[in-house]
Amino acid sequence: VKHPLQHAWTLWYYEPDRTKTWEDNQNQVSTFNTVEDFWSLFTHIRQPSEVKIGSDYSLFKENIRPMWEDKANKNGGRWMISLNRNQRPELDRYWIDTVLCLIGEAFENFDDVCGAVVNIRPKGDKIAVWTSNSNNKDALIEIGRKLKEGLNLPERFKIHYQTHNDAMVKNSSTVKSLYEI
Ligand code: M7G
Repeated sequence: VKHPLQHAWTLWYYEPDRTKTWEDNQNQVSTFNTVEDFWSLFTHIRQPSEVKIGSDYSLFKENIRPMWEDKANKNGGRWMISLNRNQRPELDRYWIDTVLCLIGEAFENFDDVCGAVVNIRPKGDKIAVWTSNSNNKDALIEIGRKLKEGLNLPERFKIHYQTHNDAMVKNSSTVKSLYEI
């Protein structure tokens, strides 16, 4: 018997291709809802550090697309973990720990959680957890704290919450942050 997860999750892979739109570069890889199917998928695919620079992985609840436009995301935002170039060796561990927080439902305010994204970028990789409502301060602070704990980030390592509305209009390096913890 397989061990069911509380939720079904879909893994997406974004591959940069200038001839296509951003949305068309998002590919659904697979959907799973058991521990066993999760492990067989994640042991099978390349780790973030092994994929082409410019790619993303996204893991979202089934039926939520990994984009601002989805109704579950449009009023939301994300906790952003910005890594510097020297932290690439830690990237795969941070990503798997983020994924385990999600599928293991580490958060009390799990209903607010939409998914997580890892961006593999030359200027510094990023991991984000997306939540559905940027006005739910208590919920998102709890989610941010648990995320920081789950990843074993030291207190001095700050993570930032930004709304998708702000991210949409500005260059990602200058997006204002609503909260920092
Ligand atoms: P990014 O890949 O999130 O970060 O955004 P990066 O700047 O480190 O590469 C890069 C660009 O991808 C954005 O400026 C948008 O043009 C596009 N993009 C990113 N996201 C998350 C979305 C989205 O949710 N919807 C749409 N339509 N475009 C997006």
